[in-house]
Parts: sequence; structure tokens; C-alpha cells
Amino acid sequence: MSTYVIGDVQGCYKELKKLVKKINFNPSEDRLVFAGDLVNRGPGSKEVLDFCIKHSKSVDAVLGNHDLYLLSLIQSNQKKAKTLTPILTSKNPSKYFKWLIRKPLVLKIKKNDEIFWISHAGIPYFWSFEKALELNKELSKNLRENPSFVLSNMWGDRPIKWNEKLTNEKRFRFIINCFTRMRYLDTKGNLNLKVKDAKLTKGLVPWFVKSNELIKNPNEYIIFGHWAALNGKTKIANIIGLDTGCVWGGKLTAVRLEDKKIFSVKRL
Ligand SMILES: [Mn+2]
Repeated sequence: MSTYVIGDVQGCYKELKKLVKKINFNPSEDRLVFAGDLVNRGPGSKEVLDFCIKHSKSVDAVLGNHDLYLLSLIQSNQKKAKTLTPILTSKNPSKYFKWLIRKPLVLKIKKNDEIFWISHAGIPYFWSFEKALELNKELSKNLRENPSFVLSNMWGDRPIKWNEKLTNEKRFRFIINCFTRMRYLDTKGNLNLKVKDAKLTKGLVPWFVKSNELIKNPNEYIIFGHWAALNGKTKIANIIGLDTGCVWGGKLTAVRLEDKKIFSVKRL
């Protein structure tokens, strides 16, 4: 009985199948948790979601920016969007919508005496883990109860700084941007969503460097995807990056929570 967290699949279904075979995934015993961005760009987004829905009892996921993009397309009844077209023109796009819309932005997994916090982009230092969970709950509730409002107002880089007084679309957008798009923060805690590379940029700090402060206990971990340019490297033992750029010709990577063993398959 093992739990695996899998990095950004982005429609790389062949690689997912190979990875699942490599780890000997047994749906009646094991659990797969996707770190977001299941779909888009790769050729098999529909097959990836069909796999997840088929095994939904043993599959969980947090939402990534590309998953939210798919939700917004289904919500607005669009039928054409490059690699997402097969989902949009399928017999029942609402099947995919219903499965994805119930997924959180942050997942807390307890295993023996360890705690794993999973979010697609990460968890910023200015929220405690409990606060992140609370904001996730608030956002998920609004996403389920008023999907068109949340999904049609989520695009944009502003606001750039957290303030408890933020309300409605500004609040939702900031929460979504932190959990699904964040890479760098400046020294004042402002989100910078423009810079994507892994080189050191003056005045900017990768979010996880500061979020190391949140980890008060050696048995606590943050696991994230989203940032392919890092190739999984954070140089912080308890913060594990899983986006190894499969869709860009890199690898699809999973970590087994019980022993932190990494499993990868190359892009086919
Ligand atoms: Mn992403």
C-alpha cells in the first residue's frame, strides 16, 4: 500500500501509462495523487482524465493552472482549444468538469507520523499551512457554488500582494495565482508572475526559499509541480518539486511518500 504523488502530466498519457506500470500501481491498494496540470499541451489530455476518472477511488489531484483553464473552457461552452479540443467535443464534457471542479488547490496528506502539503505551484510563506487550508476551502466552495464567476474572473496578475481584506474576484484571483501560478516573490512578498526561468533574478526569491520557514518539523513536507525549469531541484530537503518537464521532452516524475523514492520515465 503506497501513495505516489505525480508531477505535471500535461496530457502525456503514454508516459503516464509507463510510469504507472513502473511503480506497479495497484488501484485496489495504492493511491495516486496528481500535483496538477493533468491536461493541455500534450497529445493525450482526454485519455489522462479518462484514466483518472476510471480509477477515481484511488486517484486524487490538486488543480493546476491548465486544469482551471480547461474548466473555464467547458464552463463557457467552447469547443476548440488546440490539444483540449477532444475533451471539449467529447460526448459529455461535463463528466470531466464534474470530476475536476471538486478537486482542491491544496491537499494535506498524513502518513504515519509525516505530513505532506501538496499544491500545484506551492504555498507562500505569508500563509501558515492552516491558513492555506482555510483559503483552499473558501476557494473550493466558491468554485463549486459559483463556477462561472470564479472561472471567468481568474485571469490576470493582480493583485500582487496578499491582504486579508481582499474580497470577491480579487481575493479569488490572488488565491488561485498563489496556489497554481506562483514562482517568484519579491523581498516585500509581492507575487511576480512574469519571470519563469530558474536563474537568479535580482530582487526576486523563489517562493520555496521563504516557505522553508513554514516547515517547523522535519516530518513535514511541501510537494509541488508547475516549475519545469527547476527540473525538480529546490535544494531544500523537505520541499519536493515534481515538474520535470515531460511535455517539453523531459521526464514524468513521481515520489513515493513512504520512502521519498523518486520514479521517472522519459518522454516517449
Ligand atoms: Mn502549471
